[in-house]
Amino acid sequence: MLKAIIFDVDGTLAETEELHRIAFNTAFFDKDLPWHWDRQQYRELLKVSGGKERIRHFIETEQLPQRERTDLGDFIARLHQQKTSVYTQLVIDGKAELRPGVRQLIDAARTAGIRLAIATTTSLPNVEALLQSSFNDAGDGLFEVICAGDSVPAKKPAPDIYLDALRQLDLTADSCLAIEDSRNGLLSAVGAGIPTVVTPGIYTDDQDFSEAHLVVPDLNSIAVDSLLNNSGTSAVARQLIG
Ligand code: XBP
Ligand code: MG
Repeated sequence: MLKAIIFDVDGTLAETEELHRIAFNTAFFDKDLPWHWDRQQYRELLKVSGGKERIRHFIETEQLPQRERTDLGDFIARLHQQKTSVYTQLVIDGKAELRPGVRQLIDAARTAGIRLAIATTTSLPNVEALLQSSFNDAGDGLFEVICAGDSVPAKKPAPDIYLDALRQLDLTADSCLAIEDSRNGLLSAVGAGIPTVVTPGIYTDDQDFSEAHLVVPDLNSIAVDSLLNNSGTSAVARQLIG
């Protein structure tokens, strides 16, 4: 029986990567850095999971002078903190919207007694801001397990964050379903053995999702009841694939 759905956040619960890009560029401006990530560049940079890792990758691959700093780790951490405070304010100001079908699936899962969890690369304050703004206060109790950001040694596509969610849920992978938007996220979830549905986002629509059990434009495209009322993952997979 399907016992839990584990949601990714950015690009899955909500289309947030444009807000992240704005927050990065605002933090660069605030810190007097002559950097600006346009959409095309950010599409490429998004292949690196994690905001701090993404900044480091940018500095090193662009051969920027900052790469010589002996305190590069601290420099990146401070810059990322600034970005996170800009981002969380944008979310709290209501700039992030749940993707189509997300709220309906969450409501239907709760009615069916299916547990909910989050497995995300993004920083925990970003998740909390989104749950607060999208689910009012109920957000805090809605997801029984929230695994985010630096809580695991290796970020997506490594399976760590999903393995941690399974551990905290005390469930086996075949009784869960993961919902993702990116190849990194898909590889992370299937790496943990979890059947995965992909709803590509604006920055990931050109990626390879061949390992997915199903790829749909958004969660409105799935008959939610069929998703929730299947026993066993193979049945869910069969149902999803049709
Ligand atoms: C997406 C990510 C995150 C965000 C930025 O996370 O890779 O790094 O782009 O957030 P997911 P941070 O799709 O797993 O939710 O700057 O806090 O990392
Ligand atoms: Mg994502």
